[in-house]
Amino acid sequence: MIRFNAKLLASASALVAVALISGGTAAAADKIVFRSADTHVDGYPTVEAVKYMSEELSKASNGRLSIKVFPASQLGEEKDTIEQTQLGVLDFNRVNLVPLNNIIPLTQIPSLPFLFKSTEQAQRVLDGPIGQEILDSFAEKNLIGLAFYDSGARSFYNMKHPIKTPEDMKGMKIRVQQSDLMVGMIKALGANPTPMPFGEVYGALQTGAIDGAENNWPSYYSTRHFEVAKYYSLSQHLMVPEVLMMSKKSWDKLSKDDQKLVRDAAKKSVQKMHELWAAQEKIAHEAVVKGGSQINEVDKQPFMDAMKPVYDQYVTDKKMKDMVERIRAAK
Ligand code: GTR
Repeated sequence: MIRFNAKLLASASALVAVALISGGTAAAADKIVFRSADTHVDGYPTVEAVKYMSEELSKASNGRLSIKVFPASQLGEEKDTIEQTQLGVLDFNRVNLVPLNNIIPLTQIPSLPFLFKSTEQAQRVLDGPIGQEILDSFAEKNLIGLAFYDSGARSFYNMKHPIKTPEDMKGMKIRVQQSDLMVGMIKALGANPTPMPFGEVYGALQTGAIDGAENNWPSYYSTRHFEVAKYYSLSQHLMVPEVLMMSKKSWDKLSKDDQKLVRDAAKKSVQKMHELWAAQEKIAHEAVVKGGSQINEVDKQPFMDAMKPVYDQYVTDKKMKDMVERIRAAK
């Protein structure tokens, strides 16, 4: 958090200028520019959604509160930035739910393979009471869960051959996000899981350290993974959302009124994210096809059948079991 105090301002004319440019309405001494991390490059929907949130927050607070987004893992890979957010070194963070799996048990639920019937159903569930319960559970770990963002569906891609059945994955080295649940998922399919940070995947594909990975269209495209791993097989095994969260330390420093402004601006950015996401999925899909990706349909049933041990191992307590049932029953 960058706080501009009156003393500093008196000696730093540049900062006075900042206060004036932004309309001069907020008392300079109250101005706060929060810092937010994102692993994605500038222009990616998640980055743009948080920038939009910053604009909304700034408007609602007469220029007093805003967020500076640091894209492209400038502040570290997701696992590190999550720790920084817990410690209050970082104010905001936009990550995928999966890297939170080992820290916040309920985040494992929407990260379960083949749990949701469609991305629309996932969105309805996450916008409702179940989603809120999951976000509320962040507080125990010094985080404030603010909103879920779209992430579409993740499918497998690799450099060897199209994946049509789990047998096609036997022995393949597949990169996953850093989560025990994901390691379990790949093992259950008979492949070799390699957990690693997002930023290392391109190099690992190039050197052959891994054979493939899995992600949605926009990430497959923005990372240029499609250039090295051209077989994209529509397994759509995961529909895990992105999440925007705040450090509880930064949150606790805000007044109740400012906390409400933050929540409201986050909510507004969800709508913006829907639009940005729909557009980017289309652009990314078209671009990878044009770039030579070979896309194949997958009969999902054998993949689903292979997931039973994963559910047995990771959906352990009653609360989790109930939540899985509620999601399965949800429209
Ligand atoms: C993307 C997600 C990122 C990151 C990445 C990964 O879909 O938006 O936050 O988690 O996947 O695979 O590491």
